[in-house]
Amino acid sequence: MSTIDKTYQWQGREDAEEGQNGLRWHQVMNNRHQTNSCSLLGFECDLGVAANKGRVGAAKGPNLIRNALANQAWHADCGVWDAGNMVVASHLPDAQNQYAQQIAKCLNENSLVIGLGGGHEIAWGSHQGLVQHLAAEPNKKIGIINFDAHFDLRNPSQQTSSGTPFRQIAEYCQTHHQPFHYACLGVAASSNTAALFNYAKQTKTQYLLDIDCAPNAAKQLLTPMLKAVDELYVTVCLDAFPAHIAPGVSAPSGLGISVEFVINMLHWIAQSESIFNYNWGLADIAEMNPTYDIDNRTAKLAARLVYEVLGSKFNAL
Ligand SMILES: [Mn+2]
Repeated sequence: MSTIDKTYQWQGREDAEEGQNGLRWHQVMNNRHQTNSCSLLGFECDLGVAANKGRVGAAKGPNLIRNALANQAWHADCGVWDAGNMVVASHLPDAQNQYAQQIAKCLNENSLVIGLGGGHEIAWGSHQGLVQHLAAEPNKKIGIINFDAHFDLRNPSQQTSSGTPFRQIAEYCQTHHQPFHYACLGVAASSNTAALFNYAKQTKTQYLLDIDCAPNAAKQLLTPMLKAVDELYVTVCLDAFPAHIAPGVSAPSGLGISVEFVINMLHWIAQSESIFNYNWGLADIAEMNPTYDIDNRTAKLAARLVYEVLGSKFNAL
C-alpha cells in the first residue's frame, strides 16, 4: 500500500526588500489564487529501476528536485501547488495505479500537472492517470513525447519495470482499440537492442537518434502526430542528457542530447497547442537519482526543466 506524504517544507532565500518582485518558488507555493494552476506530484519509487536491473536511488529524487526548485525566481502568472509524494513501499503495479488516481485528481483540478520521479515507470502511472482524467471523453487521442536515450519499450511479459512503460501503453492502446502516438527523441542506438528498434518500427514509434536531435528535424517529426492528437503528455528522462550534465541517473549517457534543444522543444510544444489544436496538461521528469548526483547538478537541471515546462505555458516575463 502506497501513501501520500505532504510533509515537505518549502524554504529558501527571501529578498524582502524587493517585495513582490523578489519572489521565488518557495514563497508562492500552495498559494493558489489564479485561474491557471500547476500542481507538482512526486513518485518516490525505486521498484521500476530495481526490476530493470539498474542503479537504485530515484525514490529520493522528488524532494531533491523540490530543494533545487525552491530558490528559483518566480516568473509565471499561475498558481503552483504541491500535491505531495506518492511513497511506494511495495508492489509496483498497485503503486502506479494509486499514482494514476492522484494524477487524474490533479488533472481534474489544475491546468498543468508536473510529475517528479522516481524511475521512468512513472510514465505508466502518468498515462493511466490521463486516461482516467479523460474517462468521460474516451475518444480523445493521447500523444506522448519522450526525451530519452532509451525507447523504454522492453517486453513487460516477465516483469514490468522502468524499461517497459511505453510498451505497456502500446499494448493498452492495442487492447482498447486506440492509436499509439509515441515519439522518442534522443535515442542512443548503442543503448537499445535490435529487438527494441524492431518493436519501435512495428508500433510506428516516431524517433530521432541522439546525433540527429535538432529543432527542425524534431518539429518535422512531431508535426503529424501533434496534428492527430487531442491531449499531450511530455516526459523527460534525465538520462537523455550527457553524463557530465546529468550524472545523477540510473544509466548515464555516453553522448546525450543538449539541454538547449529540449528547452527549445518544450517552448515550441507549448506554442503549438493552439496551432495544431491539442491540450498539453501533463509532464514529468524521470530518473532523478540523488545517490549519483554531483554538486546537485542533475537536481538543478531537473528543476530548470520544471521551470521551463511551467514557463513555456504561463510565463509572465
Ligand atoms: Mn527512460
